[in-house]
Amino acid sequence: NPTINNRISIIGVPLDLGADRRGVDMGPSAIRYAKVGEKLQSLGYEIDDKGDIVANRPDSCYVDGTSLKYLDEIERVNTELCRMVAEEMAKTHFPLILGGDHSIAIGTISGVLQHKKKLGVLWFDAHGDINTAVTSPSGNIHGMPVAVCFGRGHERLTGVGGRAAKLDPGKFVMIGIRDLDPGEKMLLKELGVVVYTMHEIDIMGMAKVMEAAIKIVANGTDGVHVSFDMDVIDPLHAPGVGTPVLGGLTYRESHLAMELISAANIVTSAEFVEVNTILDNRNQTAKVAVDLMGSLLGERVL
Ligand code: Z70
Ligand code: MN
Ligand code: MN
Ligand code: MN
Repeated sequence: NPTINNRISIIGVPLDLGADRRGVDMGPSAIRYAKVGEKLQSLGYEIDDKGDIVANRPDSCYVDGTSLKYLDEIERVNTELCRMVAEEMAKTHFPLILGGDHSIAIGTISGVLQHKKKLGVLWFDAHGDINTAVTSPSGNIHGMPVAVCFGRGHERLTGVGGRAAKLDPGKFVMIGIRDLDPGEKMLLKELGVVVYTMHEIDIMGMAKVMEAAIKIVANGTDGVHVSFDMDVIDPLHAPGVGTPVLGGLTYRESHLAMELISAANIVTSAEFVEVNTILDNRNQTAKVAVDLMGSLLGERVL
């Protein structure tokens, strides 16, 4: 895979403060327990496991009069994640981030942007994660990272990694979406983000959707980040997520997507988030995540 040299740096982010339900803080442990290191080594990679970033549990949820929950600690963890991702990329290692709730995309993407100024993003999710403090129904920051990466939202979040480097909405594609808040629909339309909802996947098929999505994020960019929220998969196959939404991707659809990205040789960083071990069934969702990482990074049946 020519866009990846053979070294992968794994960074665990045991943060669950961005979500309402506790439990995704154990995601990195569950994914390691499902043998992520062994899987990637079997594919020929050298693994540099950086361990987990420390995430604290503050007494108070709200700070300086905002409606955002746990802003202080989420800003601090994402600032550290941004620094670590940039440091690993400076060594030409491929950053593979294990969540944690999806608010960690703020740190991952701002770190990647230090090296890839024209980054394309493939965002797999049941949700849009493009709320701001104004539109959010919950105040949960895991519903906001996409807005933040476009420079919209609380300045302490958009400031992570510096104000200069932000994503181009024209090089950002969402896949598998089936649950959007009213304010999210408005902002997606305003910014012109291409969204392949489950409806388009049903009509076009995953192969055609990925062909179109890859074209958008690969042309005129200097790298592609894959942000994978496990709740994009149907709860039948991935029950261990905080916010299960019916009507998601099948096991094979999710794999086909990863295989086609791998075949296109475009991916330069990835994160897998929202594995909730408390709600999981014998670590099934963590295992599915590791299977998907394998497919994304070159595993083939034959
Ligand atoms: C809702 C919000 C969300 C994940 C739920 C939900 C967002 N749009 N994201 N679960 N992974 O609160 O902003
Ligand atoms: Mn090295
Ligand atoms: Mn998400
Ligand atoms: Mn989600």
